[in-house]
Amino acid sequence: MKDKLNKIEAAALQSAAEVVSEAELQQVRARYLGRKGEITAVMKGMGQLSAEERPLVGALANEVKDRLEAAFVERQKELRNQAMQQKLASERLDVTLPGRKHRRGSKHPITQVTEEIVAIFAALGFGVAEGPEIEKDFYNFEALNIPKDHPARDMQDTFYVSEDVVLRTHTSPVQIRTMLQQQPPVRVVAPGTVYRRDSDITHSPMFHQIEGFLVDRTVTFGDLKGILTTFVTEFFGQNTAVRFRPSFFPFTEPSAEVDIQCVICGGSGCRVCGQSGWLEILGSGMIDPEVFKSVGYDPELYSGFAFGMGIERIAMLKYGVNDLRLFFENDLRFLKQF
Ligand code: 2NL
Repeated sequence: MKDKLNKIEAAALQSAAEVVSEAELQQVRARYLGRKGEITAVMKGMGQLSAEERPLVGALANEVKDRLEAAFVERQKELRNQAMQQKLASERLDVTLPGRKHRRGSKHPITQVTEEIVAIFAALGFGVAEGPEIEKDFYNFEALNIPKDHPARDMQDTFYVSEDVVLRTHTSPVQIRTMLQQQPPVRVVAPGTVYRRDSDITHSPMFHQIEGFLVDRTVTFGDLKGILTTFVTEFFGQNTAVRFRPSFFPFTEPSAEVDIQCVICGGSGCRVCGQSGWLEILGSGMIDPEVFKSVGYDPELYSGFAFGMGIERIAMLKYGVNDLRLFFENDLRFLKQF
């Protein structure tokens, strides 16, 4: 019996030394000290021993049990400590390492140009207005004196949402909404995204525009020329030559397109300006009395001018970009240059 107890103790200590986790240790503990464990079995078998032997073996069994109990507690501490060390090592963080660099983003060139144009007009006293990109036919066409049979209303140019709802084809509807809400004097620019059913090397179905208008008593074509010349020279440089060329828009009369001296060849003629030496950069005119009638302004009392320009085109000229699509591809190698 004594021999057996000693063997059990040695085997238990050996097993405890070999386990690598607390869970395994619990199993070993149950195997030797549990209710169905080996020590317990020995104690249960003591009934067969002689009266002299029984207390001796009983005492030894208790000693072995106590020693094993203590050894398991000790081993458990060891394993717990080991596990903690491992966890600490795996979660170790070197706070002295240099941080990871965040690459700083930048505004899209279209946004930059839009903000620059807005800032020039803001300095001239213009406010900024925005409006919905999905518009009623009335605001996009009807109020602008664009009759039902006008080519600009053709299905080819306009994305129709329904019979009388469209994706706005210009930001003019924002100005119509402004006039319906505010009485003159009023001067506002309306930058924004616009949509046309057009897609080739020089046209994108989604692009950006900025329009503006000014209405007051006794506004003249001279005011239009003064404001737009100031804008052009602020934006393209003080020495930029400007010319006003007669044109036609359904919503202005008279109308004029504004050209600048070609920024590529300086006016001597090249591919970009089609050998003319001039680049068209915006459309403008005196607001048609029909438009005033649509918004409830008295054309006998008020006059005003309006203008509109495509932002991509301006950005291409300013930065010498020769392909419109670069603005929409979001290739960082392109965007990083601005
Ligand atoms: C162009 C020409 C233009 C306007 C836009 C306008 C707006 C109202 C009333 C009258 Cl509410 N006119 N806008 C006027 C003339 C020209 O844009 O070539 N845009 C890219």
